[in-house]
Amino acid sequence: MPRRIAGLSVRIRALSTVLCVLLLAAAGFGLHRALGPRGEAVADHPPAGAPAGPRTADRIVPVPLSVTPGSGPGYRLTAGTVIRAAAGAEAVERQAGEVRRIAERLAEALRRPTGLPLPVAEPGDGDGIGLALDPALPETTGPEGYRLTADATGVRITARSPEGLFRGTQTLRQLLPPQIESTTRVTGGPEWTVAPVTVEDRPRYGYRGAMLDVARHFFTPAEVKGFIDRLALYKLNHLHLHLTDDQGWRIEIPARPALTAVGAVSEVGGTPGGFYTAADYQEIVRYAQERYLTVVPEIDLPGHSNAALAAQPELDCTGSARPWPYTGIEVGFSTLCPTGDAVFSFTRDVVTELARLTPGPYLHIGGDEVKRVAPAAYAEFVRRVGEQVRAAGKTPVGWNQTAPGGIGVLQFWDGRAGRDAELREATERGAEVIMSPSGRSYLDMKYESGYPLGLVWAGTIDVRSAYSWDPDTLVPVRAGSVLGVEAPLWTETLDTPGELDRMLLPRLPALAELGWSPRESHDWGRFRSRLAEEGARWEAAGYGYERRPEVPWPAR
Ligand code: IFG
Repeated sequence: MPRRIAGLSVRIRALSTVLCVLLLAAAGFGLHRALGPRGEAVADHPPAGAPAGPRTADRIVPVPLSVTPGSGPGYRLTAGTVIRAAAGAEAVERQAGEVRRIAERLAEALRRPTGLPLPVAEPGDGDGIGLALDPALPETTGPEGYRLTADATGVRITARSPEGLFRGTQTLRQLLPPQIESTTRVTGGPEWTVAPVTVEDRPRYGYRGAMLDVARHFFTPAEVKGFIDRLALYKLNHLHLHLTDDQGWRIEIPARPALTAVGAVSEVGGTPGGFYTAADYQEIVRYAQERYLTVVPEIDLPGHSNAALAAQPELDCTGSARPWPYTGIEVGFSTLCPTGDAVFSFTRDVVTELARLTPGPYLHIGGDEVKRVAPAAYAEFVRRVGEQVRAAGKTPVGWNQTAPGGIGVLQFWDGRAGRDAELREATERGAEVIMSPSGRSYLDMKYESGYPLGLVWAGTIDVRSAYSWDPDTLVPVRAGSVLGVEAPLWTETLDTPGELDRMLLPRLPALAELGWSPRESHDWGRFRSRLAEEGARWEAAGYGYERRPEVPWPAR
């Protein structure tokens, strides 16, 4: 190497030695100025854990569209704080009732930990928390957007719809100390103070969901409500219930009593299964609706149907049924007979009942992993079931394999075998996509190999991987065809709410932020620092979570 270059390399080595010493000194003196690889000062991420003082709105998850810090003292909840619900003069009566119920639910959530009276009063001025519909807000606010201002006199949340007010109340909870999530009174607790701020916020995508597989392992309505609580914290707005599979049929269909009498008895591993009566399912729907989540029920057809075949053996014309109950976790072996009057009479009974019980617009017909049916027969089966769903007044949704059957809302999961070409063509024909890429959003994937729970067929997914992708561009599709994101939680290996929690938290907030926050705000370094503050909130709420090393949790 010519001397000059060598001399240069000596100088670089000396400089880097000096820098290393500086870095060590900085670290030693506890200086938090983050230094980049070449020693330059980079935008430092606040040290792990919550900075001192009330949480500022730029720290919450999902991060809002716009945050303008205020000046002066924030607002402190006291015994004199009143919560006022105003629907606005021109609001219809129904909305006034909704706004009041949102105020009541907020009051309940805040009374529990603070012990403050927090009465809900009629509209009026004065100290406190005000919720009000405001049709004068810009159209761009949309149905879920809201405006939140806080100053010394109180907190005001306005929105164009009750749903937007509800999303705003979730932000308010996140601006209060972590102990606000406690389900019991916090004595000697912190000051319940909200920092002064103006937040203007609205979601990037209209569809932000999570799926719970209640077929592999059954979860009671109470356990599903707990799942809904976690989704609502992060402004998700769809709950997809995977109700049927090879191991269990979980929804009562009165016209087909064998589906639950026979098909619900068991689950993976052979432990007792269970099912939802119509009343159970409607209670889940009600609970979800109160939190502005739309329930999307899935009846997986024609595959993943061994439980249906056990109950309706006349539909097993391909001889695909396995001995019942089936308690294993293989996939792709079962299919309903894809042709003939009997199967479409069956699907009509199921679709009709599910549509009757479901106020939301979507019925998911599955369509994944059908290995024993010729492509043309499969496409025709999907097309006919799709027609039955439309005839029942609903919009059919299917896993991306259903594209050839003319399904208009495709849930993308399977990037293998060149599926994305088929998907792009479908979107160019007008189909829309819910992004659930298995390698990024399948929360039943292990965090890392060797992790005790979950599967690895789609790879491992740590928090950074769950966060570091863009739903608009991961798979080439028509611009604007992506409705949003959904995080499926399959339960072959999960059979308790505690195990669900460990897979959900902390990856669910990562996917929730992808669905809600502006693309420009996407930054793993900043997100992980904000996410670290959620740990104390989950502990206060009694939620389990995985303290993953890729998140800088504050010392306990
Ligand atoms: N793929 C199957 C699921 C489940 C999953 C587990 C889809 C659409 C693997 N189908 O994902 O039933 O077994 O990770």
